[in-house]
Amino acid sequence: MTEQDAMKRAIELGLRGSGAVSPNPRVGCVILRDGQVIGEGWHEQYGGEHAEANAIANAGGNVEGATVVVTLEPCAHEGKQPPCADLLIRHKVACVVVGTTDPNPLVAGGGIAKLREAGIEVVTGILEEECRWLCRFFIKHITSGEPYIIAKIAQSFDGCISTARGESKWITGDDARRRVHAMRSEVDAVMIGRGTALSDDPELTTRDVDGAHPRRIVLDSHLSLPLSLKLFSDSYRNNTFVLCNKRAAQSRKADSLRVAGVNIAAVDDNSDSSMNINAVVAYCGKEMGITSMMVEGGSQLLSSVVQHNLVDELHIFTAPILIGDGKHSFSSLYSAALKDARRFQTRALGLCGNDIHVIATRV
Ligand code: AOF
Ligand code: ZN
Repeated sequence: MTEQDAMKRAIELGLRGSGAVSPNPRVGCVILRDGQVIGEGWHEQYGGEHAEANAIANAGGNVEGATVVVTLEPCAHEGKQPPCADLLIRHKVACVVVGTTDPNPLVAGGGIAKLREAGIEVVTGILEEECRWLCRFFIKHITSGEPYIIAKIAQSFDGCISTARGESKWITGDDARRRVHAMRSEVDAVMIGRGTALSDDPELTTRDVDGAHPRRIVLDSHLSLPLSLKLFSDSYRNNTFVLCNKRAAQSRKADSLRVAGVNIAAVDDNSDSSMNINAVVAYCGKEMGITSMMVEGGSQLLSSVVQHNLVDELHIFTAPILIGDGKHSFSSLYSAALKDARRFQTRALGLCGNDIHVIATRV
């Protein structure tokens, strides 16, 4: 197996940590001797062994003279786990192939430097872009303090998310919904606006797949949503976070929600007492430690995150159905001229049952 093929495999392994390692990165590792795989591992659980340690254990502990292919630069600091660079030096490996450097200020090139000082050959830049993609949530959060934001839209061929009367269940099919549930299991949180909470009464769980439930965040500046919503009354309600303005957070309604087990947090609002989306995102990243978040609607919230240039990744599921004069996916977004319209880079295109799934990223 070539080093590049081993890195591809390491990326596949790293993906298995999805939904379990945050706020740490997803990391995969393959150990080669004479081009043969002798060990594989990945970071499986936050606080648990790093990918390198798991791969060494999987190889039976004897990796002297071997080549270690790892998606992220081995760490050089003492965290919940001892430094992987030291581990590799102790095991006298011959070469370490690194996908991408670790932007964690505690590491940031220090792991590679340590290995080289110990006389170990270090090769960098193999499938770097793919390795950065694997740990994109971690990179965004550790470098900016803000979560990586995915905007998800389920729409008709003609760009509507509901009929004019607000009917939206269901535009896309079962496969797309399962895909969305799988995406939910990979992010730390999902977020919706007040209007969507009221009209859809969603559960925002991963019930159709086998995966972790993300934290559920609802923006409701005045706390006017009814306590009867599933988000406030189902068995996961202690996983629901309502972000509101400071006054609402001290109201009797806030107390009732807290008594019901729902979490309430006050966030600075705009002068018209509407939610300040920049403050919301900063709160999620810095106070809640959220590294990745999927914004699921409605059109006002989606328009707002795009307007403020907060979207890192866009997932659009388009169903072959024509609604006509309905509610537009980004109805509150306005471009005075085409040059002001937000452009994205298409990254992937796939079929999800009868629907089209497009993934685009920030340009
Ligand atoms: C690696 N391999 O598999 C991972 C790394 O608290 P700790 O000890 O778990 O350290 C977490 C930090 O280590 C994390 O912020 C990132 O910089 C690095 N993650 N490094 O060599 C791994 N998961
Ligand atoms: Zn490590």
